[in-house]
Amino acid sequence: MYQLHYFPSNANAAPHMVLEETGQDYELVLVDRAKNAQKSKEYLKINPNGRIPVLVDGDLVLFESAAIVLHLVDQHQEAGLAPKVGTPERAKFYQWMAFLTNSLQEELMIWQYPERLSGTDAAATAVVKQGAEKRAEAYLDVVEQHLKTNGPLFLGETLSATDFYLVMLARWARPMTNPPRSRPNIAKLLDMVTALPSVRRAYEREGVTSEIC
Ligand SMILES: N[C@@H](CCC(=O)N[C@@H](CS)C(=O)NCC(=O)O)C(=O)O
Repeated sequence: MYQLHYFPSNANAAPHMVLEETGQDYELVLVDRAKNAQKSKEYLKINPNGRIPVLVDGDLVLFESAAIVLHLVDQHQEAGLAPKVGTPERAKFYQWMAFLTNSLQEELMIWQYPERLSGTDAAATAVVKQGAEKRAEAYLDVVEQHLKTNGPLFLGETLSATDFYLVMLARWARPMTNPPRSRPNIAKLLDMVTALPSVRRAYEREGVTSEIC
């Protein structure tokens, strides 16, 4: 049985939605951020970065949310959450996954935690935060443009793991000046995906009962 180490609404959310959508048996293990448990000696043995999440799959221990999502998608190909390997559609799927995790997610992390770059200087923190928000917004505009011509989902009519990944990031980005939902095609995708029982179950099991994003 899979084991997902999580904290509510953290980077575990996308893997969690994939576990639910593919109908897996899994155990949730709370990593209590309130107690800094992600930096405990025990946890650092499974993720030396001290970050959440981690997936344990038998002898395999995986960190990085996107890697976990891709592993689950490969393990459960029958669920069809990614196009066939070697096709142009699969290449586009990789493009959007990498874009979400490497570009949008990173700017959102800087926007949420600007002081990690700026240190304690308040003026520098404001500049870093503002810059990250601007770049995150530009990335969201790219997604919006893509969905406008190719939507309603990342891969057209076909649900894929990228859609779950966007839901996870959109939840984090809700306090932005122009949140993801202010873009009509992103809003449509978010409505479609958050209506799925798998997505509702994943967030409920993490203790999230309010609107997802
Ligand atoms: N790139 C990593 C980022 C993981 C990450 O930064 N997780 C956050 C929660 S969303 C975390 O563990 N923060 C606690 C900390 O930095 O101490 C991933 O996608 O798995």
